[in-house]
Amino acid sequence: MTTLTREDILSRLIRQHIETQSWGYVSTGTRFKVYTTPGTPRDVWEKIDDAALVHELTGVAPTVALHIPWDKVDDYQALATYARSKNLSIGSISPNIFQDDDYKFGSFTNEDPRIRAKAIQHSLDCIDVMSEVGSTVMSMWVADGTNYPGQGNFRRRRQYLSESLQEVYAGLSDDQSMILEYKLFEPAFYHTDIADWGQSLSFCQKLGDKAKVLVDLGHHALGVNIEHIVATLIDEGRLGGFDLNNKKYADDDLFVGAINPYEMFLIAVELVGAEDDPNPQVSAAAKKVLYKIDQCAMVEEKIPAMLRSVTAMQSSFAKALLVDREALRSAQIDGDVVEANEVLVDAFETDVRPLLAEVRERLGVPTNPLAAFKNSKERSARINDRIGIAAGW
Ligand code: RM4
Ligand code: MN
Repeated sequence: MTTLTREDILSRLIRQHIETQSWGYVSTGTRFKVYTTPGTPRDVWEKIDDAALVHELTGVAPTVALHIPWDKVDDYQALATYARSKNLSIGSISPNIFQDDDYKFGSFTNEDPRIRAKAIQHSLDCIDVMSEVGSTVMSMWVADGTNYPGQGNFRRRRQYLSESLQEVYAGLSDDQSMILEYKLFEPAFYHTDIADWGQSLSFCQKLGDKAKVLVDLGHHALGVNIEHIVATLIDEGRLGGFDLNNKKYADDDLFVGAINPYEMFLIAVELVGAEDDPNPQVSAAAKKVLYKIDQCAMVEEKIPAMLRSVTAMQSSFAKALLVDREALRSAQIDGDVVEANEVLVDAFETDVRPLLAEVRERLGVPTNPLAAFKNSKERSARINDRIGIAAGW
């Protein structure tokens, strides 16, 4: 029923690469309360331990994303060496340009040139960190925005933002790139300076080829067709990566597939289609897309939540690889609407657990990573040993 052989599908799933994020292992919460969970890491070294464990249990999560200064250390090479000793590499780096009091009225868009310069300098410092740890991707989220009409001048802020991004971009080496996130709202509620994919894309196009759009699945209005955005960005050669999570209402940061696994599947259908595109440029670009998790475990245990996201990504891609592309294309050409949809639903409804069990056997990891973790000494050791203040955002 598929145009790919079982062996092709298995090897594609074995090569899958999902990046987990350091802040997904720590205590996070809402505006009202941050609860801690037994076993939560107390520092960045323990976050690395947890990311390494997720890779050990799944075989497909070999990198971890960091946020600076949340993950600030004195010696970044030592951090990278520590990660490597655990079979893990440092992935994308995000500069925090939203935490300091200085950023109350914006970072790159601030009216005060000193504050804009500070945000630019911090981002350039993060490029140095990238070079030290061997990271090639800067994941940039600009939290700037306003709460009230009249609070800021849209076009002036856009100009500041454009100039600031240009300065940061200029600091990237040839093998480094920037992925630029957008977010509909929060922390600002009236407008955000990069609110949607079109705004991000226009900045990227001005910056140059090394700038691409980052799609965070939680950063759209309800009902927005994300797979269509993904297809459009692929077509423009500007899809850089994903922040993976799931939402019911807004930027809920729930684990992948928790609310709407069909949406993730439809996104994966676009990505697999692009990987197999006859145009080598399209397929090469699709293979470079970064799949980064960006979730926050508020009351749930962090490692199990991360395992759920990783395995949900495997499941979505397994199903997308099963889509009978030839049947889909003929149904589309014939105008057979029901059949075209049926081809997708048929793949989506396939039980891919046996296929994923085989992938895991070949990777030499547990067939059920979640169960393996729950019953492991790793879990009890974390609960017993990590006494003291848990790391937070
Ligand atoms: C933001 C955005 C960024 C993430 C921070 C922690 O809402 O999604 O990607 O790094 O949260
Ligand atoms: Mn994000």
